[in-house]
Amino acid sequence: MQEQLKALEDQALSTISSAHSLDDLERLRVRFLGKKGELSAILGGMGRLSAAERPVIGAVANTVKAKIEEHLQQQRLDLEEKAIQEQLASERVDVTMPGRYLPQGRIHPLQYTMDQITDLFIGLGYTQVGGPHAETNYYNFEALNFPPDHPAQDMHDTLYLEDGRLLRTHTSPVQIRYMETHEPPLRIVVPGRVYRKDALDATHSPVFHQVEILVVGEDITFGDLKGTLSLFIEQLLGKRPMRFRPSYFPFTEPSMEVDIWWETAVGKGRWMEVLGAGMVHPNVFKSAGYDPEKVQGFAAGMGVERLAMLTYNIDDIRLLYTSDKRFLEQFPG
Ligand code: 2NL
Repeated sequence: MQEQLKALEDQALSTISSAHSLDDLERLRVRFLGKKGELSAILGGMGRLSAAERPVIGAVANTVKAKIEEHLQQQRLDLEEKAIQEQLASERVDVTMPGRYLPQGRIHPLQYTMDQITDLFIGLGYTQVGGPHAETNYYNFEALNFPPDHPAQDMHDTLYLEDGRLLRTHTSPVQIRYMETHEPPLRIVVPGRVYRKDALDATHSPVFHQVEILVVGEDITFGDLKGTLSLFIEQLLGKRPMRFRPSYFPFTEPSMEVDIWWETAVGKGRWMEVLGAGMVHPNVFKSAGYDPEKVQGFAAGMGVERLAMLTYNIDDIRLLYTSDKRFLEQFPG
């Protein structure tokens, strides 16, 4: 019986040493030490032993049981340690690995230019204002001192809706509405989308963008206008040769246009018109409910597409509307 126990011990120790998992180990514990296990089976024969042999075999059996238990415990600790090491190895994160590429959106160059212009005026204390795109003839033309037969009102130049309204051809109606509901002094900047009945080609689009400014108060002068525009152009495009040229708009008197020198090649270039401006016409103030004897004001309007094309050297306006990612990815924003 002693030999049986010894054989059991040898077999148990070697089998336990080769166990690969905690589950294996539990099965081995049941097999060797369980109630119906191999040790119990051997000890079942104790009844046949003499009274002298019994304590001897009992002591041997206890030693064998203790050794197997100790070995099981040691193997359990080894397997647990191994499992932790494997987990650590498999979950290790390489923090130096480059991140996964995530496509990023950005502001469209047109919107970016419009935001820059608007932000510049907000920085000068102007308030940003918006208004409806579908307008009445009154707000788009009459209130702005267009005579009833002015060619701009022609069906060929303006997009009319079936209900008699029209798509605004400039953002000026927003300013008329603002003056109707606010008392001077005021400084506003109005960025927005405007519409003309033009076919799309390299330089025209039926939908384009404008930013207009309007300043009204007492003692506002043409000098204030020139100073404001010089500062604005320098901030937006940098120091550039510029000139003020007399012009005509129904809604301003006097009126002018601002050209900047566009260098196309070294020593070569031409003057480019970038904006129109002037002192608000007395009739416009009257329409808005202001007394032109008491207040003066200046206004200016600029085309955003034109300024964006100038800033980024874009030669075809259609590039700004086709949403080609290869084109758009070249710009800041
Ligand atoms: C241009 C010219 C201009 C204005 C817009 C304006 C608005 C009111 C009263 C008077 Cl409510 N004027 N706006 C004035 C002068 C020129 O735009 O060629 N823009 C692209």
